[in-house]
Amino acid sequence: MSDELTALRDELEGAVLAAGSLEALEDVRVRALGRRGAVTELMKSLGKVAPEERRERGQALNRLKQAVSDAIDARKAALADVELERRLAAERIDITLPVRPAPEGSLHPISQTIDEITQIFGEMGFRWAEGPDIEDDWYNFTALNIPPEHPARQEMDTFYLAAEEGRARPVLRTHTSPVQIRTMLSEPPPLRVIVPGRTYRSDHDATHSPMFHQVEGLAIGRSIHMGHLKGCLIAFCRAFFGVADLPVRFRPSHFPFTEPSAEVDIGCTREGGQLRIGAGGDWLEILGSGMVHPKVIANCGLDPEEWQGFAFGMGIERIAMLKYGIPDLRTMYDSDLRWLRHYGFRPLDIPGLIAEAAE
Ligand code: 2NL
Repeated sequence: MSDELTALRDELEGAVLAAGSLEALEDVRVRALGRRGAVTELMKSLGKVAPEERRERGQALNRLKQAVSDAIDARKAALADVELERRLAAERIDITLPVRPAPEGSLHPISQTIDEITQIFGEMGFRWAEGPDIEDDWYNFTALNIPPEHPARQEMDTFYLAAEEGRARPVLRTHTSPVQIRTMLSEPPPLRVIVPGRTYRSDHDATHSPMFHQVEGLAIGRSIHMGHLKGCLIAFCRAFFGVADLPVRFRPSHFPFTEPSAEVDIGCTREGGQLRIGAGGDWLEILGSGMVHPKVIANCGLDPEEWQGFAFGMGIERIAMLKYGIPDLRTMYDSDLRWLRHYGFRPLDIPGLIAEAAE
């Protein structure tokens, strides 16, 4: 190749390498290989070259054209790589970032405790049931074998509402039992329900609130006996408090709606004024229970010779305070966000039977 063509090739290859973008590279291509490009013009002037030099000159020009064309292709590929790298860097997504900010809200210990209790009984086949806060006297008292002269019926304890013309005087339910009465009346046995809800009693001091929460449970079948009651409640206590060998004691008691009746205590120690749940010399009452009274079964239209079962009830505030070390009942209803941040729970953080028993 002549010095002139070598110089042109070096110049064009230099321009190709210097092109910083696809547009700049296209300019170089047009300048070299376009219709009026430097290499094209030299090709066109081949006819003016002396015949004996024409063949060699033609081959040299072809090599020049090929060299420039190859350099352009190589540069194009390099620029495409750079462009891809730039886009990948610019459009990078950090998949380790949280999808959405952590929620600021938290669950009230009463809601959390209800979730835990219903989860544990849910795993034992109990279904969630609810009913009205404003009840008729019959569902709240009469059906439960609570006689008219019973102290629980007195104005002192119960919130009565104004009666409507010709209708029974409504009450704010004093326990969640009327929901179980409604369940027995509306669906055929066998059945198992767990009933959390608000309850009301005319009582207000350091350890009583006029509105409080209960969870009651009811299991009705043809051959349910006291052994089932004991097995279920022992499993519940151990799962709820997360102590696999928690001592549980059944102590004879009395309720109008169960016979026999038993209060349920769990083992604890009270050394140095500090309450600890688990094996120890002391006992702590946490539940009331019993076999459903035959009169209650009959009041719900079932034959007590055929159907029997057990029932139990507990106060949520009390067992939430015990489990979570909340010292003062009244703070539960203050709606103080600082208190809730301290005692509140993350949603869906609910231990069940299996998780707790493994501890
Ligand atoms: C307690 C004791 C209890 C029940 C509630 C019940 C419900 C029906 C029939 C029979 Cl429909 N019994 N409920 C039974 C025994 C005890 O609660 O200390 N509650 C805070």
